[in-house]
Amino acid sequence: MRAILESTPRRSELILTFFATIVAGLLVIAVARSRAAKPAVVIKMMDMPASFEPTRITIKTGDTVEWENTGNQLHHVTTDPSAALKKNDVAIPAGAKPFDSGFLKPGESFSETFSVPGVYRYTCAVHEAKGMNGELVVQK
Ligand SMILES: [Cu+2]
Repeated sequence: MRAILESTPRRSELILTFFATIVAGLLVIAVARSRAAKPAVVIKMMDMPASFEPTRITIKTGDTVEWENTGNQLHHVTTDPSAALKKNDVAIPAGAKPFDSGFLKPGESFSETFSVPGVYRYTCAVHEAKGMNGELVVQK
């Protein structure tokens, strides 16, 4: 009986320490995620004229870019040659993976993190014929 009474506070301390460690760990993960999710650049997708703003940007390896549809029409961002009318409107460096947002409704956005340096050219399949193209340079 005495042994149980003495051990009880120690056990609750252990449980408290255990949960405090978990809470601290979750906080670290939450902070790391919010930092990783913050884009280096936000590119607006506009209707009139159909365009990416800014059209050309330079970022560093590891940066995240967010494309945001600020217009009232569907927009799209892709480096997929099969989605482009002109082959030269899309390009990715050797070793990089192509990306494609799918059609973005007004207010929607798409993010991509760049780990391979080089020149990326992308287009909006909806407005490629109107010249809605963009270029992204990823520096080492
Ligand atoms: Cu568009």
